[in-house]
Amino acid sequence: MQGQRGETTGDVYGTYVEDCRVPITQQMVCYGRPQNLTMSSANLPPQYIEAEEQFRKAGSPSEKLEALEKMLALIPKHKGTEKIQVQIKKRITKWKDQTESQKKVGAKRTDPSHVPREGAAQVVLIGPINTGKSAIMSAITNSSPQVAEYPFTTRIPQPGMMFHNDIPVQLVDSPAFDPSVTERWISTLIRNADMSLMVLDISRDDLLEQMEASEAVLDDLKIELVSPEESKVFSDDGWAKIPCIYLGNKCESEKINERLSVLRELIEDLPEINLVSAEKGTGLENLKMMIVGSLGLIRVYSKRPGKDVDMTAPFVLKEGSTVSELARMVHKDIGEKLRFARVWGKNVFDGQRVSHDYELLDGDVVELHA
Ligand SMILES: Nc1nc2c(ncn2[C@@H]2O[C@H](COP(=O)(O)OP(=O)(O)OP(=O)(O)O)[C@@H](O)[C@H]2O)c(=O)[nH]1
Ligand SMILES: [Mg+2]
Repeated sequence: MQGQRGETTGDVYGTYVEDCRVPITQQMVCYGRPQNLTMSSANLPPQYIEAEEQFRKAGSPSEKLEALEKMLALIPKHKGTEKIQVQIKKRITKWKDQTESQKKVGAKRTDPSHVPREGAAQVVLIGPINTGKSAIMSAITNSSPQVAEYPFTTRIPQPGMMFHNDIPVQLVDSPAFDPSVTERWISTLIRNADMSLMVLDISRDDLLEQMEASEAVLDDLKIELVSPEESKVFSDDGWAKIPCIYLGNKCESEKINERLSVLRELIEDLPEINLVSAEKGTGLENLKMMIVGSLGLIRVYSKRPGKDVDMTAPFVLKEGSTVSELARMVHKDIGEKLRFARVWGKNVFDGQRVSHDYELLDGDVVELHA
């Protein structure tokens, strides 16, 4: 099986370790004595040597396969090369298998921009490298993404669930913005979510660069971040306006006020930057409240006539939703057959009879009569 460390394959250069792509002469301490030195490279045409080099540099199984097939075609066919020809054929079979299995895996792999929605809303964490996106994710959701000092720790989106007042919101951690590596699917990821959290590192002196570099990436993706109170808008020209909360992470660091005031001086319409520290936990409860508040989510409790209400399992709706919308959410049949409802809440007297278009408020208890 390819990929086992130390597996060796012979060729006319000698034996080398395929998965390390380094000639065995440099690996001898680890992997033992070269074998199969059956023919000197001087006897081989330069095109063959080139093909061999191509094999060494190849990154994927299909590139390796292509190089091996070239080698087989170019190797002089005589008794002295018979053993090598057999070896190349065996290697071709092996890399063909690799290519096939990679194709199967590839076929199964889903689009990284598509994170199946769970909970009442989806919010994506974005921003430059190492700002603490994953650390925030880890601090406020049930997921534990890798947090590390080195750049681009996060490679693919990772979802996790955050709860605030029994409201479940799905957060999605994403790879860092970088003009040279940000892939276009990030655009779809951001557009599909209800809101973004832009994470900046305010312990660093390059705050302006973090802002400008992120803006450049977003411009390229035709995304404009707007205040969290605004709605998501897609324009005909391909641009999208996405509501966003800006976070200044690592706020326990020194000189943050100086850095922020310089930034304010340089950027006229600087969005509000909310201070948090994933490490110390500062501002995180407030952040959860802001997320749920900005998403405009309310909790409504449904009860059956004559029964007690279960206050632990709210239905979560958008602000402005009506009794009819709740009824449809509870059950299709109730939605269709709803006659009226009784509501207990802030805006009504207990058990007040309301019609279909009554606008619900956070905390309302609703008895649906179908
Ligand atoms: N001092 C301090 N360090 C933090 C804080 N949050 C994260 N870090 C550190 O910052 C580094 C990067 O954290 P990550 O969460 O991996 O950052 P990221 O933005 O997800 O990084 P990439 O995925 O590589 O873009 C790690 O060494 C963290 O320990 C914080 O609030 N304060
Ligand atoms: Mg990360």
